[in-house]
Amino acid sequence: SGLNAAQVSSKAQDEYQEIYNAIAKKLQDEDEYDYGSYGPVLVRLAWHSSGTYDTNDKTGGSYGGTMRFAPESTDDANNGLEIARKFLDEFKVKYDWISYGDLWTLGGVCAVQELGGPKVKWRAGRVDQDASKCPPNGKLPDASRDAPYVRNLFARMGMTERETVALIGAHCLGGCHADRSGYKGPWTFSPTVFTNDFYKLILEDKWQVKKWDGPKQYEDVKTKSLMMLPADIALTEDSSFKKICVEYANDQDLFFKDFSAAFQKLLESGISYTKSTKEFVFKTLDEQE
Ligand code: DDH
Repeated sequence: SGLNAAQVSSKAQDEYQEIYNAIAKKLQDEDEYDYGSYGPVLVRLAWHSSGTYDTNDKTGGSYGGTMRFAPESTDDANNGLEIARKFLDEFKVKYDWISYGDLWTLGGVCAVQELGGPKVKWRAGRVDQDASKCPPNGKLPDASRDAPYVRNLFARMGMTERETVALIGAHCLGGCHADRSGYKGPWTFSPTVFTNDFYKLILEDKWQVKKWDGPKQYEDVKTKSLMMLPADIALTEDSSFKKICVEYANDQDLFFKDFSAAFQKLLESGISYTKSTKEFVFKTLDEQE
């Protein structure tokens, strides 16, 4: 069951690779934004457009591209994502046959790969839906919460404990913006490079509650320049979550492999594909030189 992917047999892998390349090129060209890349906010758009999925009633997910509409676009959790949607809009104009759901998830895959992350298999076929298909607000995680909350929330999306820990490793990228979430700062020293540094830093550095007038967040004791959310630190306060963090801190290849599979699953949540729907693996710009 689930929403059926449209048959898009008329579009071949190279037509999606062309869009991938256009997004990747724009990521390279517009390097003045934030930490030097729109990549992290594109990853967050792909995630937030998918992470509303609810296994109980099969609502939400990336299929309908419904974040164009309120109440999804005005959910506090999605503050700042209009920047990512705007970044991608020109490709919706130029390649008007692609749906928003396909474009936003392709943008996330492109950003992960171009920032040095693993290859992520991707399938087309999402179909734009109207505002009536918006998921209700409040489906995306609250950063102030603890490990049981994180476990339950990702289970609602259909994710295992291992997939949950792997997905949160995306916090190797980007950072928090006071005017979007209230939180502030990057998680790593290289927020535009996809690495397993999130796990290394959370386990190996010492973290303390930051003294400031914003919401409760952690800072690294040594440099006070990095941050962790309470929901990040939660992964080290729970023994089974922590064990998986240790595995990923010690083995970047394992993290890449698990992240890739979990990210594909996330982006396809709630979508049914026929066996004939092809999985595409896109080449990075570097590989095409
Ligand atoms: Fe996240 N995330 N995220 N996150 N996220 C934020 C930024 C980014 C939580 C809260 C926040 C995932 C899981 C969680 C990315 C990817 C992913 C911000 C800051 C908050 C707050 C927003 C802002 O102020 O700009 C919480 C809570 C969770 C949780 O799991 C409990 C997952 C699963 C992913 C993923 O991609 C698979 C990325 C990338 C960013 C950086 C965005 C940017 O603009 O930079």
